Order: sequence, then C-alpha cells, then structure tokens
Amino acid sequence: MGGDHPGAPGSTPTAPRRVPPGQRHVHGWPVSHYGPVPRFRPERWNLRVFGATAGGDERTWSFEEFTALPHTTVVADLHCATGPTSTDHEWFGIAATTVLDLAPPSPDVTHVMAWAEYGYAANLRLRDFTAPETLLATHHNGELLTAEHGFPLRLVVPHLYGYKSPKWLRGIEYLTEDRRGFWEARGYHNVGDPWKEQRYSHQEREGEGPAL
Ligand SMILES: Nc1nc2c(c(=O)[nH]1)N[C@H]1C(S)=C(S)[C@@H](COP(=O)(O)O)O[C@H]1N2
Ligand SMILES: [Mo]
Repeated sequence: MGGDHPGAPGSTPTAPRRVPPGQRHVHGWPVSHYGPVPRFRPERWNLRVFGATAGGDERTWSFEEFTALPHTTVVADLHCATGPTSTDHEWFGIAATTVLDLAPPSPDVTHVMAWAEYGYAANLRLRDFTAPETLLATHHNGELLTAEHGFPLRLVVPHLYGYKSPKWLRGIEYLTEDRRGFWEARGYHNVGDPWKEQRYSHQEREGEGPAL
C-alpha cells in the first residue's frame, strides 16, 4: 500500500480523494439496510461474546457496562457494495481489540460472526476484526448514532464494504471455521475488500470463502 500518491492515506487534505474502483462519491450520508429499524430497549439490551472463547464461557455486557469501556476515534469512509461511498465519518467507540482483550478467543479461532438485531450477521476474518481501525461505534461526528445508522452500537470495519459493518450490533461469535453471514450467503463477496473490488461471491477465488 503506497502512501505517496494523491488521495492516499497520509497525503495532504487538498489532494483529490481516492475512492475505490467502481465506487462513486456521494454527499451526505445515505441510510442503507435491509429490514426495519429496531427500537432500543436499554433494559433488554446486552452485547454478548460467545462461541469459541478461550475459557469456554461467554461474556455479556449491559449497555451501561459496555459504554463505560475506553473509547477511541477513527475517521474513515464508508463504501456500500452497491456503489455509493460516503466520506469523512468520524466514528467514536470501543476498539474491537479491547473486546478481544476482555473476552479472549481460543487459539483456534479464525473468524468471527458479528450479529445484529433481527438475525442480520456479517462474517469477518479474525484479522479484519482485530485490525486497528475496527471499532464498535457509539457516536458519529460527535453525536450519538441515530437509530437508522445503528444506535446504540454498530460495528465499523472501515477497510471492508459496508455490509461488513452491522448496525444494531448485539453479538460477536468466535468461529473456528468460516461461515457466511447475511449478504455473504446472498451473492456478496465473502471477504469484501473494496480496494480489490471484491463485490460478488462469484468473484471469490479458492480459499476466499466457504463453498456456496
Ligand atoms: N443490521 C444491519 N446492518 C447493516 C445492514 C443491514 O441491512 N442490517 N446493511 C449494511 C450495508 S449493506 C451498508 S452499506 C451499511 C450502510 O450504513 P449506513 O446506513 O449507516 O450508511 O450498513 C450495513 N449494516
Ligand atoms: Mo451496502
């Protein structure tokens, strides 16, 4: 990843923005998801880490407990696999690595499933989940997330297409073998790197996803 050409991370703000191949820059922040927007019920809400944990037990946090964890800020663009890229989102939330530290996976974990309300899910390679910019966001541009953008908590995986960033996040499942999430089982690429334009599952190469 060269950092020298215009628009690359670390270049001057006046350089032309680099948008992944086949994407178009859109102004503002479109709302995009499948299904209804869930209502937040604080007394029923928890975040659950389960599956192949190191100790074999699961870990849950109430909203109050989870949002008391240390926060971090990440600025990133959001690339929907159907084409629009919205830019300069300032996310504030809990680093995924913090979750990993507090609820360690067993050594044979290779992937995670990020679960949202109503059964939406996105699978990620463990290295995508542990990437330094991956976070569980509570705020956007200095304000609480709005309901349609994922309040109270959404996963943000800036280096992958938007379908890998579940809104209304409720769980992280540690997997010892890969399994397809919602869009990954419905024609979208199992890995979803926008810079490689990994949009559709028919583009997957050997080793990039479980059999369809
Ligand atoms: N729970 C849930 N999260 C979701 C989706 C969804 O359908 N359900 N759609 C994803 C897709 S395809 C995209 S592009 C982004 C869009 O995020 P935005 O609406 O905040 O722009 O949310 C992702 N997160
Ligand atoms: Mo999307």
